[in-house]
Amino acid sequence: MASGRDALLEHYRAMYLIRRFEEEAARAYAQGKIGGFLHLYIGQEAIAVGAAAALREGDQVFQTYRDHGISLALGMSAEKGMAELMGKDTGCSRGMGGSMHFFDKEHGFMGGWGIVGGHVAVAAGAAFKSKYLGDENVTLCFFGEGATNIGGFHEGLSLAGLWKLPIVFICENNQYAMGTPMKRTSAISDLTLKAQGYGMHGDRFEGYDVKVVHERVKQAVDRARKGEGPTFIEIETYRFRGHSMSDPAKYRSRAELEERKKKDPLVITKDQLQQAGATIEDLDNIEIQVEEAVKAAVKAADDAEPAKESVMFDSVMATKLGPQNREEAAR
Ligand SMILES: Cc1ncc(C[n+]2csc(CCOP(=O)(O)OP(=O)(O)O)c2C)c(N)n1
Repeated sequence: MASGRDALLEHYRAMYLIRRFEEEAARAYAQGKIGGFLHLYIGQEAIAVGAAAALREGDQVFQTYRDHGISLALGMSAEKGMAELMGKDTGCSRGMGGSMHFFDKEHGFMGGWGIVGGHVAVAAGAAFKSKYLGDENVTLCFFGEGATNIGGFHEGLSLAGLWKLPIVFICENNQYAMGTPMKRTSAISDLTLKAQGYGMHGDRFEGYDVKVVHERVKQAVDRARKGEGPTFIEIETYRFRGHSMSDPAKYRSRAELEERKKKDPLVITKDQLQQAGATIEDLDNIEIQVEEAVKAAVKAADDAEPAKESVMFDSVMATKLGPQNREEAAR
């Protein structure tokens, strides 16, 4: 694996890819090419990229509906992601999931999940599998601060703590659950205290510097891999866009947003790279390559076949249903 400046350049590439992928997704949404919801991750990129870099093959990752960033950080192609957003057969979930339900088993991505906190216990189950089989894989489970008030979150953490499961819970505290600030939903502001009650190690830091995210998540992942149990990590972050494309974000001031943009993780990484001796040309090359990849992804998604009804009927777990025997099943 690359180290030092080369590793940071690769982190920058991954963060820039997420940013540009989502900007183009927003454009495609406005053009009516994407249906349903679209929750953007812009502003939070350092967390997905830093955390993904702490994993190895075989590890598994669960995320909420805000799932494009981590999918790309884990190595999914922009083409598969963009096609999924547009409901195409070439998408990572064959156009059946859309924005909220990316899935990419090849890269360990076990799904974007739509029910707030609903995936926490599922992720604990995946970690239980690793413990049971002794495969030394680690599960990462991401969610927002709003999810820490939900029953499923507490059930998942309770068993993970009790059974010392190899899992790292990452709370991306972006300050708002839809339009509700955390002080209106949580009696405490240090969310690691919630995990303490489940006998879990806690960590808490800002998520604007990708190197810091990488180091701290790696510590927790290594501990889990060694059988030393789960960790709950609260990472402070901020989303630059509304909760979803339909949210104009009127619950926060322009001044607040501008202040937070001073901690844009891409700008921070770019500064670090220049201080480490990277040239403007190095950075330009990365940006040009990413631009081309995203442009190609949009074109490929535009041209791809729409999702197929036959796949929908073949991919449910119940008795195999197809258009040909639907009538029979209905009887
Ligand atoms: C059980 C449940 N309740 C309500 C919703 C509607 N909902 C979708 S996202 C969201 C806010 C979640 O905020 P947070 O957990 O902080 O994550 P963020 O969106 O900020 O990443 C809500 C209430 C839902 N999807 N599931």
